[in-house]
Amino acid sequence: MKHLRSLREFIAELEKVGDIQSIDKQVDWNLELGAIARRSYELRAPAPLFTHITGDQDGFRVLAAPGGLSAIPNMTYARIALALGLPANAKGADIVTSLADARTRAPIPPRVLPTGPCKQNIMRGDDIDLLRFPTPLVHDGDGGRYIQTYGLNIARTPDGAWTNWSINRMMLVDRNRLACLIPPPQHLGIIKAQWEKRGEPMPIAVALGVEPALPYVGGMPLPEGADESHYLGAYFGEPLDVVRAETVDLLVPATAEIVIEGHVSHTDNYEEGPMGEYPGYLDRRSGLPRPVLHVSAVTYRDNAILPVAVAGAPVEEDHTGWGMPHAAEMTHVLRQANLPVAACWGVLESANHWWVVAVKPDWHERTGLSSQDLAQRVGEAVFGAGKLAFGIPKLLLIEDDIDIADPRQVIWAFASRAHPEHGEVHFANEPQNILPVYLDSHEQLSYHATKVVYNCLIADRFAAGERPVPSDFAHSWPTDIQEKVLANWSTYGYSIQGT
Ligand SMILES: Cc1cc2nc3c(=O)[nH]c(=O)nc-3n(C[C@H](O)[C@H](O)[C@H](O)COP(=O)(O)O)c2cc1C
Ligand SMILES: [Mn+2]
Repeated sequence: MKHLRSLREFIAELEKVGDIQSIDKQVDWNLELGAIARRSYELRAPAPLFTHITGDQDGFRVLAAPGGLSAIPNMTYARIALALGLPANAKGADIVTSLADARTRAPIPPRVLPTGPCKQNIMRGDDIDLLRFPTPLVHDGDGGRYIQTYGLNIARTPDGAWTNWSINRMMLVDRNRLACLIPPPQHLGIIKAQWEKRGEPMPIAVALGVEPALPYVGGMPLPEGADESHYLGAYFGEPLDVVRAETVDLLVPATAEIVIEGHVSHTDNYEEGPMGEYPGYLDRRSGLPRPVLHVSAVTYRDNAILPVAVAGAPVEEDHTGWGMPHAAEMTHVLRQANLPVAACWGVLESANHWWVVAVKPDWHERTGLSSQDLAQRVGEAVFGAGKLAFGIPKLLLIEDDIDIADPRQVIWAFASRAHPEHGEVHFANEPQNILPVYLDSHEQLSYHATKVVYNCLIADRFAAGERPVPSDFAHSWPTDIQEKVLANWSTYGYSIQGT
């Protein structure tokens, strides 16, 4: 596994596989940059690296779509795979399994260095000016310019027992203030409540442009009390390099492009949002007064690179950087519950609404359960898993005779196997984030909603040997014929290849 230790090392790897596009023409931070990035996601074009942005005096740059998908054949997940130290042609299931496997390895705490590249430039006091960074106004209708879309918010409980690293968006207010989305059920919200109880603002460091695996760790729903940086150590088998922040008692990644330090107030609010978000919409109801972060220092590398995730319709970083680690945690939770899980997957094209739990087709013989009972147990295990469940509204329980990472196969299996009358198991009043647009205002205010498992299992409905066989290439021809056809594919005259 290749541990890339900075955003710049990651960019160099993307260059090697041709999955980055340097854009040297001057681009306006006001909507143009966001529109280019958005179109690049939709075409699965290389990630845009903007080198000339309007108003910039300092040689700052923006890397957008750092975790988007790629149109390069066999390299759909190149950005995610390389970020996580895997080969550029890794499959979706390999990525999820790699993250899930690290959950049972011993955590490794970070290594504290005396200094690092993130300290090359330091702004303090009256010198602080966040407006110098080329922060884009991404979508028409966003409440403001979002500087934090792909960085880590680092905060510690007042007793020092737990440090949490997570991604929550933050919007510029002015030169030294940010407005923060901190949902109370998220770990940052839990830690903020502890500081509020003490009557002290919450110290925080926001690390932007970090080594490429960290955002995936920040998007992973590890249990309360777990330090995501220790999990990163377990994942690579070696520690994350950190340095001390200047004005808050926190450790920050040594190679971060930009680190914003300060305190989150419990009394000052500023209208934050709306912003085009991961369900694929800009929902005007989501613009509300939210807590203000007062900045006490900013440190940054020379020619700093701000990473930008343009949230919205799939597939963007919420679906990859949050979706894949959530699928990994789901796999871990079901393995721990001794349920017959083969793999889990968040259907990227569903914008984090459909989550697949795949089981081996022999699950019925092995467990003796009915599909309804297994659906019930899987729902209880996933929806009862606290933090993980917050972003998981709908599960599809499917036998893995299909490729669960292929949305066409998932649609087919769901449509053809779930019974219209008794194919759904509902779970009422479960913890739920507030962003799906189908939620009503009561569900949003209470952070609770009904969830569902779609039972797409068929093994218990057919006697052994009677199971309907998928009439597809993989199942309806003998192996020797399949191999012959694959070997001769080009000689038949075809130029199109499979993935
Ligand atoms: C690119 C990206 C952006 C995200 N933005 C937000 C956000 O603005 N608000 C939020 O609550 N969660 C957001 N998330 C999801 C959280 O990071 C995720 O739920 C994570 O588990 C939260 O950390 P925690 O488990 O330590 O609370 C984002 C994830 C990613 C990958
Ligand atoms: Mn956490």
